Amino acid sequence: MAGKRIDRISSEYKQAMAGCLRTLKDPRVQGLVSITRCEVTADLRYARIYVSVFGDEPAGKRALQGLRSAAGFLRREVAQKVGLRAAPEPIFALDHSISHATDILSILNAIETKPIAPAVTVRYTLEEACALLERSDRFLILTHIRPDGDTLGSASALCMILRAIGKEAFVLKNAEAGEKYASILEDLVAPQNYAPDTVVAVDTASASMLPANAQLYCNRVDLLMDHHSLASEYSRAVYSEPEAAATGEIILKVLDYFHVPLDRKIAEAIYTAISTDTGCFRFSNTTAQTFETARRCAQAGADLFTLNLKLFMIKTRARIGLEAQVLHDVRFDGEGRIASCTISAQTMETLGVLRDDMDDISSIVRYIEGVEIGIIVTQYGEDAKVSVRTSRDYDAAQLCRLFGGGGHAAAAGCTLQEDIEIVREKFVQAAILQLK
Ligand SMILES: [Mn+2]
Repeated sequence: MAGKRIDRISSEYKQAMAGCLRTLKDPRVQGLVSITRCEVTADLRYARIYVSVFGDEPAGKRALQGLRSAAGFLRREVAQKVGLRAAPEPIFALDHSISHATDILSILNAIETKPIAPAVTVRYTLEEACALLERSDRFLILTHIRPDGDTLGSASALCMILRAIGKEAFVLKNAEAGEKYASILEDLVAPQNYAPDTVVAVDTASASMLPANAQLYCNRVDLLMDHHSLASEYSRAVYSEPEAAATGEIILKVLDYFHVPLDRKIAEAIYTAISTDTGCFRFSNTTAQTFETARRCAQAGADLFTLNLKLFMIKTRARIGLEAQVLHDVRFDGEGRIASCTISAQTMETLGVLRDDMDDISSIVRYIEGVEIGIIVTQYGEDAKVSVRTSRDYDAAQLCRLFGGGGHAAAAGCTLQEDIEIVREKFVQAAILQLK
């Protein structure tokens, strides 16, 4: 029966909205827009409104902009007409985007009452994501486990942007955040018992990547902003740009959407995000867009040299000791095309190696001349954690999948419960079989 009720509300909402649209004076909308469908979610939080626009594609875009800028006003008007205490938030979309709309009703209806774990995530456009940010007031931003510069820098920048447009916003404390990121999180960490109305995760592709203290929010993440292509189903909505080198690039677009000036602090957070995810602009994900983002950070006064020193050049003595050990122990197979090394728990303890010191250690063996496949096996208690880096001619993920792992073509990993020397042997043998 719940479905019938929703159908009725959807139809009433549609009618009320159509009436309200007629009163809009915006020339981008006036007389050009008709509603083709309206779908209200089962929890009554959102109403997806499909419109057809008279005119060409630019006219359609302008009309959408007009509708979205009037969303707050329309929502209040519709609430009065329909007699609901709080009418669902209108989310406008052009009706020609059929692929975007496929099964949207079943997706939205799968969303239950709070806490909400959507069966399927709704994909937002950047404008829809920003509209959600615009409509809420108290934000909590989540980062991922083993936090890197992208998740922390993006969270920091987004938090400052939201504050700049008058919102209350905090970043949830991440206990694993390294010392070198402390300054970008200054004054942004949420106090105990902070009660947000909207939860946003950044750079966090799956719920399993949420740290322990963020798990309690995992069924109520409203929006995920990310650049990983495997979008996750834990968030109600996702805005993802797989072609972006880092989530930080997307956050700059959010800043532009709200016309927030790029100040030095935000610029340093965004630079931290994009530089770390691109290995200081060396990895293959680096694009003109990445440099354009960096250019704007530089122009805004970000102290790039100090950041580069801190993020890429200064190494702890433990890290230098570890690199020395790895280079001393490295073993070559397959006529020098495979380089591998094991790191025991004992070695790490002796050297005083912390988690941050392990960052990208596998690239040390991968970037030896002639090496196509670099393999590092590290012992963590009972676990042997394998990290594989490959040249463009080899697929690291394919190799790791043989052992139940996964990742990207150039960088992948997996974890086995075996002795690190045995694991290394298995991987080297598998890698030899793949040599061309
Ligand atoms: Mn990232």
